[in-house]
Amino acid sequence: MFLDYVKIFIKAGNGGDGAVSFHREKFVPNGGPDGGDGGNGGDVIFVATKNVNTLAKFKFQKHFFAKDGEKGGAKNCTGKSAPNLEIFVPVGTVVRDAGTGKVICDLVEDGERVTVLKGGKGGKGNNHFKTSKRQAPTFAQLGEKTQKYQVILELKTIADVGLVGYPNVGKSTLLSVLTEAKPKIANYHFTTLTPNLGVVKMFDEDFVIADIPGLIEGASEGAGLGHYFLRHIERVRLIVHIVDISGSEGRDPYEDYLKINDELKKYSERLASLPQIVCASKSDLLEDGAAIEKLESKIGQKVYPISSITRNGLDALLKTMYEQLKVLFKVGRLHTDTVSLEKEEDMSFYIEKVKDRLYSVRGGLVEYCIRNVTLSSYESFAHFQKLLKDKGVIDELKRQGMKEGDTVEIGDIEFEWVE
Ligand SMILES: Nc1nc2c(ncn2[C@@H]2O[C@H](COP(=O)(O)OP(=O)(O)OP(=O)(O)O)[C@@H](O)[C@H]2O)c(=O)[nH]1
Ligand SMILES: [Mg+2]
Repeated sequence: MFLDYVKIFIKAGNGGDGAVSFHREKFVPNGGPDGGDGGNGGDVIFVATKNVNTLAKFKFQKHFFAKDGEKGGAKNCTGKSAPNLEIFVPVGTVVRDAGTGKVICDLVEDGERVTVLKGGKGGKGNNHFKTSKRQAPTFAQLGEKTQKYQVILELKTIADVGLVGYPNVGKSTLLSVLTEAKPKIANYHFTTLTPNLGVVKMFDEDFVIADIPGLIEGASEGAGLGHYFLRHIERVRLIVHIVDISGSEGRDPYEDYLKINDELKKYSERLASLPQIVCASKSDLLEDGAAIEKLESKIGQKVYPISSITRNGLDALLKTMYEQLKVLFKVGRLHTDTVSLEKEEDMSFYIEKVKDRLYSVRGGLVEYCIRNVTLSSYESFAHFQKLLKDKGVIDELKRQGMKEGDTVEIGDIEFEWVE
């Protein structure tokens, strides 16, 4: 099964919670806090590999969640960090944010790795919260929680030359005579349903030819097989545009040529602006060269007559492909303006005076405070107040007129302000 477009869910592992624990030993009173830190959650990493050439394995598995870090333990034992989750994709895969469609990474080299999600950090154990005033902290930090994201994987095959043309003009036959590839060939439209690749070896060069399903007028509006498989020639450097010069199906070669170019343009300007070699197939069915000359004069460009049956013209075609490729740069990454899925921690806040003597703190900082403090005890509450002070919240509340005894709410927490 060939699959070149899927949506999957990914999530990095949560950080493990820090532990609350106290050292206990016979004859050693008040041994002090010894709660260890939580382990880090696993990252999500995409790895490009040339060992697979389709996204088929994602048809049934849609969820890729890295494991969570373990909780911290007593005796300063740090919880185990979770292993990273590696997701193997074919070389040429583009990863996008399903929400915005923006590109996160474009993996073009075998073995290339991109960490797309970082695992949550483990929480600090209570041993970190010991101060001269607070000898026995009864709270610890929670592990960082991570979010689930949906991403699109889109395979854009790596090839140097793309064969385009109407169905049945002989694209697959040409690939089969120029390379070792064995694509399906038959005398009907849309024989080819998925891209075929073949390698040409010439002198010191190897180059890859991609044969894709035939295009017809209106492909960009969904006619025929649509134009979606054009993604497989987005990375090519050179297009070989094949027209059936024999007019064996009653169409005019020049009209075909214009319509295909029009469809390429509707898919992408870049694709339409690539250099093209125009190739007249089935020339063995011609009686003379008049049709070739007519096409040449209409398009104002050299036309290469070929026959995959008699092998006429194949050497000249190969030679011009080779020469043109020599001076055309390889297309590597199509997308360089990539975005990151994860946002920086939002530490902003604002204060709203709900009514007289009641203030509410809102914004990203609130989330942060809740995650970082377990309000289980007086001590952790003191820690919480210190956090508010450090982040400038208390100063801002005072500036807005907060006085002793006023109420402040932050998320679910409500407290009375005492100096
Ligand atoms: N006479 C002649 N027939 C050819 C030549 N090349 C291909 N054919 C025939 O044309 C028919 C279509 O060939 P394919 O290679 O399957 O055409 P295609 O362009 O790949 O078609 P789709 O995959 O449907 O888009 C087959 O019956 C081939 O034998 C040629 O040079 N001369
Ligand atoms: Mg074909």
